[in-house]
Amino acid sequence: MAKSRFEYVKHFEILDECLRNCWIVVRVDGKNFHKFSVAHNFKKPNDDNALDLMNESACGVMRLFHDIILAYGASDEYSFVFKKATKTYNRRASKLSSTVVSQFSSSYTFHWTKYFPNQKLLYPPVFDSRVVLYPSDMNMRDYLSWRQADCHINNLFNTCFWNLVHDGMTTKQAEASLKGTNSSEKNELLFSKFRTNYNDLPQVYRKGTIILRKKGCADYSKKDELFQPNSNSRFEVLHEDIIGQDFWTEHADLLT
Ligand code: DGT
Ligand code: MG
Ligand code: MG
Repeated sequence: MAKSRFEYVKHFEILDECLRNCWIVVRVDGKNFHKFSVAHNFKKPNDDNALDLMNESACGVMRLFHDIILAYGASDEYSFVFKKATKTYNRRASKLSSTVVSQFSSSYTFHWTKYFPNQKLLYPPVFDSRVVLYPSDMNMRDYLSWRQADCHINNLFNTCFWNLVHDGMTTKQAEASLKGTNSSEKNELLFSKFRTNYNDLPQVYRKGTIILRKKGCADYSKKDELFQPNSNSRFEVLHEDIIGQDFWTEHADLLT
């Protein structure tokens, strides 16, 4: 077929193929979810329905991309780990990143009423996304450890903060009284003032959520995707420690 004289513009496109032999991680994060969570009356510090909606949206992404071996999420963010050798979209970063975040955002909106039947969606939620490459297994594990450590630090702070506010402090006072405190002081505050043992709080708040493909379950066929778009039965949803060795020993197949 004859080419038009405009064809040359194709060559302006930047090739953004991810380096081979690297783990590809795509992380999505809610844009301005501080405002979104207030506008939509999320429970503080953790809203179970909001977390479940995030998890449902992440399963949607994992159904779309069979090469995602693990997803990890907390608060308004989710990270998706593609297997090292993936050939999805010829490893093009922009295609991977944009399709993951597009699927995630539209799922979040699509499933909204299932998790918030009494709360109207007031405006379209927006998520950003980025691609990060990790050349070694340890780098990839450390990335996930970093996200889980962040989940713990934020959750401990938020649990103290909202307990103080619900107890009568203004948000400014609560912030001032927590300034400079370390984790054992925060644990002590929760125990002495609110009779709460931090370690007894639900794991999902303290550890976040890990989604894996169930062992022995074949990948979804095209037919499954068409007729069971909402079935999450092939995924294992965990709220456990991902920092220590135990998780990686139990799921040794993830790194092979
Ligand atoms: P960004 O990401 O720079 O556009 O700004 P934000 O506001 O999304 O900030 P980020 O991502 O650092 O923090 C997540 C916010 O989402 C944080 O303000 C708390 C809110 N959020 C997430 N999950 C929940 C929840 O379950 N309950 C409540 N009350 N807030 C939540
Ligand atoms: Mg955010
Ligand atoms: Mg965030």
